[in-house]
Amino acid sequence: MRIVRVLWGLFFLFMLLLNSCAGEKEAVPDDPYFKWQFALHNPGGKYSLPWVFFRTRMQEVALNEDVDIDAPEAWQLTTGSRGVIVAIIDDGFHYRHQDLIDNLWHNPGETGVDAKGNPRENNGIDDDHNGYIDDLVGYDFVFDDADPDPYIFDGMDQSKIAPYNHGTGCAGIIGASGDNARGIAGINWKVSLMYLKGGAQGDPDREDYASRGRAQYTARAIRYAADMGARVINWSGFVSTATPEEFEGLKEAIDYAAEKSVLLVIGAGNSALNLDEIEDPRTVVERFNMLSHPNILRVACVDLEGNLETYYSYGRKFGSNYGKKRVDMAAPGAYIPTTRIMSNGQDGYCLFAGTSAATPIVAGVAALVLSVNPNLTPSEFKELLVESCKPAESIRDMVRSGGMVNAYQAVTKAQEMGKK
Ligand SMILES: [Ca+2]
Ligand SMILES: [Ca+2]
Ligand SMILES: [Ca+2]
Ligand SMILES: [Ca+2]
Repeated sequence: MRIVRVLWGLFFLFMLLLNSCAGEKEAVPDDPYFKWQFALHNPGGKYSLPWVFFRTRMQEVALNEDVDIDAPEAWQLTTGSRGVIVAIIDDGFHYRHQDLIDNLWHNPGETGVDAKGNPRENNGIDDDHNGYIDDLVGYDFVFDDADPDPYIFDGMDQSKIAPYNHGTGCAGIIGASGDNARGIAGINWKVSLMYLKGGAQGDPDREDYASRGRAQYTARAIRYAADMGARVINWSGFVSTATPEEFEGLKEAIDYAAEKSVLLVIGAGNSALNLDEIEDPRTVVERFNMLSHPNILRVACVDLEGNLETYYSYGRKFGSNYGKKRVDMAAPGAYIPTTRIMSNGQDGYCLFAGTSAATPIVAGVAALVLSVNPNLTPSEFKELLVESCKPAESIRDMVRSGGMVNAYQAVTKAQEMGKK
């Protein structure tokens, strides 16, 4: 009997050891949709994506193993920190989504109660004297109020306002609560997300579909983020109309953010163009795509097989922009499960794609890096993200790094630099 007990004891010890070794390799969250977050962990093969993402039919996806950012490996080292503030500039947000609410940034100067005992968050007073009244979670620069809500003019009828998903999609990728047994896992399980509404597709003074005023609103949002302690800004957008003065104002705001050590992660755009070929910009979009401030990191998009994303619509070629000089790196941006608002205002999930989805993947990795090493200078920070990319033959000559952002290598490198 004694020998049996000893053998059992040895067996349990062995299993314990095996488990702890496995645990050192990767951390897997309990969020039910994590198994479809292939950009974070790509097992290869063919998968059917289910109805939860509101497709009319099952979606077949082909994958190449390891076309991902190695998130489970990185999560073994860090799952993020509430101390890291990421600002998202977009066209409004459903920030009360149950998978986002725990990672909502709160402006400390607009919390608690004022001298009269009224809550600072809705007393109608700019308690922290930053120029914005009751800005608890960020700001709506389009409608000039403290609620960066997800409602925009729907682009068809100026009087009609519809919920819009783009910003909520970016937020989920960067920082949906991880390991909370709900929905998806953000790249950061814990983080503080600041919400800045810089456009509303068809705001009242628009001339065409693209918002006028976007350059101005975004410039103010960038300054707000820099003043309020964000170290990373995700801007999966662009400007297509701006006066020369407005465009200059945008550039000055980006320089201001650089002085405050803020990295601006922006999308390369989805016109299937080589941005390096722009020499003499004629349009505002071209000028935008030429911006080359040291604190701008421009992101291209690859599909889950590792190729630059391309697709055809009405016989026209679309897909990720690229450029060995002007685009810093790629990230997976196809079939990305993320948070959304339903048309009735309820929480939901959907699939997101394009450089708009690849951009928050890089911003999310940048935030993970800061959680282990907050002392990096902006140039160290950006170069670390470039140097820690995983090389990929398919995009070697299309982006500066020659590869895809990699969370595990970036975090490891940031930790090593922190020890020096
Ligand atoms: Ca304020
Ligand atoms: Ca107030
Ligand atoms: Ca609003
Ligand atoms: Ca979750």
